[in-house]
Amino acid sequence: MTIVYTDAHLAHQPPHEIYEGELVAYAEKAARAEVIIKAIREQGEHRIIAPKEFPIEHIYAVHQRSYVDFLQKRSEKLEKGRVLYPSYFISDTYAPVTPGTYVASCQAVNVALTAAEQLLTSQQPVYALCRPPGHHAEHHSMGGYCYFNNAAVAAMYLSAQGKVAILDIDLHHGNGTQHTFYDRDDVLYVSLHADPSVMYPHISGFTDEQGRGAGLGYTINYPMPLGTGDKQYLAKLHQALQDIQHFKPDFLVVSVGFDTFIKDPIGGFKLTIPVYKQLASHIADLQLPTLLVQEGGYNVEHLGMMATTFLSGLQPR
Ligand code: OKP
Ligand code: ZN
Repeated sequence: MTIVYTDAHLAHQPPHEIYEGELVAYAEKAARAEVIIKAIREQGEHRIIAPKEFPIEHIYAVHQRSYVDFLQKRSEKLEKGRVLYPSYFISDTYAPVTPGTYVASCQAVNVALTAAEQLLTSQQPVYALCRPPGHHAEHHSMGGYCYFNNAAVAAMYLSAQGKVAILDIDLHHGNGTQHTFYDRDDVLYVSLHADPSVMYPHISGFTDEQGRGAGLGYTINYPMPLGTGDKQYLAKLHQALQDIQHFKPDFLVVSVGFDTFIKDPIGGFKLTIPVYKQLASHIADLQLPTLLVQEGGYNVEHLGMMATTFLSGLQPR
């Protein structure tokens, strides 16, 4: 399989986030992507390529220009070692800005777009190992460790070529992605996530959010209780995959999170490692051109194993 990766994310390493007014250690560590790429290299079965540069217009197709400019200027103006918690263009206290944040975020988008472009020619699944993640980034705000919405930018790009289904299997609801396509009937957003009444992002991901106007019926949310295990998760995934099949997309974009793992430090579900292969093979059974975009997953000790287990389920059987 083709994997797109760059170590440009190392420029973005906030030391902390703010939880209820207190500085706490930043969960979205650079080591997350490093252990995943290391495990993939050790597996030895994959072709790892670097991202190419895409025009900034692809980011403007999802994000407001003034927000993009703000992130660029404020990142570049920061002195080495400084961290900014902006007072605007931000939806919570989980997206600090460092000097390297803008560059790293642009490169994460380039990773997703490079993978999307590969998909147009190869038809084989392509994995975009993005960091920072993206699905909480909104039209004009960063939040929840996300700055630019990698999956949404890639889906926007692919939607010029056909209908796109987005399946979001991160633990958290992808509010930014949902809102990007909320009015559209040619991009389906389906998300499996922890009940937002007890889990971040708290304000979206409820079942009554179903799209608007022409987009009504093209957003589907499956919130699940804390403590959800393999069996219940697979049952909901089955429903979500039926929704996708019914939509008859030309492309599938999967926002992949490994924070559903039983030992995730900020999670609340109880998925075990072997189930990630099953998730992937059910996804592969759709037989769609599939772009996998990395979102969350915070157990650095087990992330490499989760990622390689997941990828092994995508191989043709
Ligand atoms: C990003 B992604 C810890 C709260 C952490 C931020 C969660 C962002 C998740 N006390 N809140 O969807 O994995
Ligand atoms: Zn998450």
